[in-house]
Amino acid sequence: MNSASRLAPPRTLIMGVLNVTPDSFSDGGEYLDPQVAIARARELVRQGANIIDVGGESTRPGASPVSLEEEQRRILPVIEALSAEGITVSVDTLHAATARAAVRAGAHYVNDVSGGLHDDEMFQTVAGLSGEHDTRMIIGHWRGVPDPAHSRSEYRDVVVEVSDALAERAVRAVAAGIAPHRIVLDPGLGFDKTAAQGWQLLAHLERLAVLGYPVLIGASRKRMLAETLGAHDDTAARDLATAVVSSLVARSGAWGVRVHDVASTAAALAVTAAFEAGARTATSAGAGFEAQPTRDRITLTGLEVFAYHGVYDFEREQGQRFIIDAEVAVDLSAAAAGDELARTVNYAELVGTILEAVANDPVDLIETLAERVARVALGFAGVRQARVTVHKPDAPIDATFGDVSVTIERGVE
Ligand code: PMM
Repeated sequence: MNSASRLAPPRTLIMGVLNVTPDSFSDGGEYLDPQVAIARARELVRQGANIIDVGGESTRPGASPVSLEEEQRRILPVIEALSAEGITVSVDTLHAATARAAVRAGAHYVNDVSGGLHDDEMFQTVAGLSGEHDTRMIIGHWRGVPDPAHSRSEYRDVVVEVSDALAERAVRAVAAGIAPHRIVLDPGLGFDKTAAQGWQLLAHLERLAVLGYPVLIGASRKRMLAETLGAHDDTAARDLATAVVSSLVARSGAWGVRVHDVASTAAALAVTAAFEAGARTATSAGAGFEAQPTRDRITLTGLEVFAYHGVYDFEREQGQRFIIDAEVAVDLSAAAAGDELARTVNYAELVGTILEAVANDPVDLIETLAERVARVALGFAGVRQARVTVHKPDAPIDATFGDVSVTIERGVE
């Protein structure tokens, strides 16, 4: 495959945090004056923020709730002013009424860390607004008002449970009328999750990617970083650690990162992009170097999945067989040299991830399924390209035929 035929993943967006609150966990009280808040947002945009996330009620563990009136009094003038300047605004709220007022004031994203669980009206409200205002919904994973004692941080497998819970929330959002292309998912780092659980989630973003939605990560300045930094913890160190996380998750295909210090994350993402461009550039330094496109492949054929995709109602109701072939390009020399599973793609894990990507969330087209499978395959460490065929041997075609399939090839930039 030549480089021109590779699909470039979209670059990771930076969402700059603007807490217009007296008590947010890292910047509480600094931006309560609307003029100061607006000036701060402009500064964040100059530093590279693509979206400004405006919040008027702290969601940190132990914070006091505020009235809707107070929340809106804090944020609406700021949102109005920023959107009038053409700045893309997100509103960080748990409340449908505030979401509605914020969207009418110009917010383009509704960022609900409770994923619609705190306010029953949230999804319907956003659905009602989304057509007219093109509103997008960020759905966070949460188990209730954050508990400082972490009493709800028990998970059998945090990666699987967070991913399943977000899938369920996305289904509810779509059922309420929010179009799938308007949904973004967020694993909710720090919300009833320990530091170790947060790192597990970050290291397994491909499990969220299989759901087929863009993924936003909010690790900025959180306790998981402080615990990792230990004695060296201060705001500057947390911002540096946040920037490293931004780079790592960008490499894993995150759609966006929500950060307080935009400048350091913008620098980290620029370096990440330059590094990736370097890796794509062919070198004549000799065979065996990573920059030489590898010819090594892992190939999986005939993976059968029973699922409910198709244009016709009866296909959605009765289901049918789909057969998947997937070939991933990954340099296998290190795994072979050390006889180490950790240095290759574990094909059992690849199978599990593909099964999950194909079994859930019905779609009309096998093209969409193939895209989904390619995306999750590219989420595995070291995979540079993926070639995916989706067969639909029992497709409702009024003729005798052997098979029908689509094949796509995708690569990381
Ligand atoms: N974290 C906080 C607030 N809002 N929104 C999203 N989408 N994801 C997060 O992880 C998130 C959020 C809490 O942090 P803050 O008090 O620093 O804003």
